[in-house]
Amino acid sequence: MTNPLYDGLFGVHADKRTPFLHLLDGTTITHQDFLANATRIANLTAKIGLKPGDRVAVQVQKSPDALALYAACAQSGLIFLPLNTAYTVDELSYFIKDSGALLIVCDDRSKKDLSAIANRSGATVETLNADGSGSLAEQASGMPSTFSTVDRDADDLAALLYTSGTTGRSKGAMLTQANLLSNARTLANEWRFTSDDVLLHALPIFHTHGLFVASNVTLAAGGSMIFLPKFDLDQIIGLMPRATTMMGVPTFYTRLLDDVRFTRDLTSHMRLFVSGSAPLLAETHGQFEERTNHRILERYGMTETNMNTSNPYEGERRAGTVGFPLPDVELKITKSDSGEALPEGEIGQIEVRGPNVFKGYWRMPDKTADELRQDGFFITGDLGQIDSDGYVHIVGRNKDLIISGGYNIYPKEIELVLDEQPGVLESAVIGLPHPDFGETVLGVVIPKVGQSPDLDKMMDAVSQSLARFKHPRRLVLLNELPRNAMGKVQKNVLRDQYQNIFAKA
Ligand code: MCA
Ligand code: AMP
Repeated sequence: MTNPLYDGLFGVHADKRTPFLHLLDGTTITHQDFLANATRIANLTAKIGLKPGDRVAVQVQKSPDALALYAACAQSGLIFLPLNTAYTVDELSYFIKDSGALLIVCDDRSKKDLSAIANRSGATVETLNADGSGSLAEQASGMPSTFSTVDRDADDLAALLYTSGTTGRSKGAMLTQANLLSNARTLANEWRFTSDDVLLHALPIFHTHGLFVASNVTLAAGGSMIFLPKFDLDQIIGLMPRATTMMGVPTFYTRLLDDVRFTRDLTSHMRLFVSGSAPLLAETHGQFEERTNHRILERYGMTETNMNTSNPYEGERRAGTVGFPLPDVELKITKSDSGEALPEGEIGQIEVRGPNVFKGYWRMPDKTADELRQDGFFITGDLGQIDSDGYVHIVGRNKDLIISGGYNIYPKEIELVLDEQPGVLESAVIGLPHPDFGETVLGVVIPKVGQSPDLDKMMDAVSQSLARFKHPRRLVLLNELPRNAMGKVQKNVLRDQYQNIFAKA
């Protein structure tokens, strides 16, 4: 028996004294030292009493220790559950309860709130701060740096990532060892990553893009990362000469293009820029090539599937498309009502099948059955079309979803909060074009007859329950919502009406 994920991505580098993480303060952590740290944390989780298959909920700032905790979970057979640092206590409380996490790792600032939740569920709380301090690191430092890696099957769970839904509760996507390992290897190969690569890493590590795409691909190739706490334009421009590759959401690229220091010279030695998580405008693709002579490589993925398609490394990277299905991924376009496959060129829902596709939603067999077919095809909720050269185009969404700066926002979640506020009859939340975030949130509020809801108080209520990135950037009052003959709210009419309100001045 073995542990495919740990052995394949981490253990294989255990004796490597080459750099893995380059930090802002100029220090470097080798693969060997990174793994010794992970192993000490693995020993600590065993001491705490965690068993293979237990969930570890983690809401911490990005740091080498946070990444080591992920490696430690892989080595111990624990299920890693990373959480956005912007989530409020209300949001966290649901994830912790639903997952049944037995260990919660957070920073000192959230310890009090999360301890109250942990007390109710019998979980242990340890802290890990951005500077490496905290009870987890303190205890781990006294642990041995050898650990007998826990045996796992390729089909065992490695991670649980929550995605919100168009209706109802957030769902935990169950990702197996094989899902993560196969995708990391495929992408490293497709994008020609080697141990010489230095990836400029400015994405958060609590989502698929920064964790399973950027970090796992670097690990699969044995390369290194310039590991930045977050996206900071000055730091990115200052450090780019030391990198060979970068991965980002479209906002990264539009922000770089807005800066005169971002020049052809600055990028001349770079090998590859990858974009994903949200649509990259063909206009941005064109401007980027004009400025740098690099064509951004756009790819398409989801939390439930990791990456599905990619533009080619060699060959034409076609603007406005997400390229071809990855070698081991099948992709078809189907009719939304019957699921019947559609011929080339027609628009329909995108379905995918392959070793990258998750196992289902945590403890939600009905939701799983709705979206994951018996034959293994997953209904993505995206609408697409395949052109005569085989390139996949994403043309829209079959789900009510806003993507702001690469973060997913489900209008329903915000509408539920708005609808509860005094004086509100109903509301509709829509996504509108935004020059920086691609899309941003507008809340349209319909007052009850004769009432005038206090919009500031409504924003306070939203702040209490939902992460900052989900907050409407503006609320507007309207007498009634536009509806079609069936009574369904016509969000497209609202989008047309307000489409320019966030446009650049
Ligand atoms: C920060 N804010 C945001 C966002 N980020 N609001 C809306 N959308 C956002 N994405 C808030 C901040 O809290 C702040 O609030 C205000 O907006 C402005 O912050 P700013 O300093 O401009 O933002 P930032 O800190 O520079 O962050 C912007 C960012 C960041 C760099 C684009 O959001 C980011 O790193 N996004 C990447 C997300 C990502 O990794 N997605 C992958 C998901 P205040 O008004 O209080 O100051 S995985 C996925 O989608 C699939 C699998 C895939 O295909 O990859
Ligand atoms: P998430 O639920 O965070 O995994 O977000 C996945 C969604 O992001 C997909 O279903 C798509 O709607 C969107 N997405 C990811 N990559 C791209 C891309 N390159 N172009 C357009 N949409 C994308």
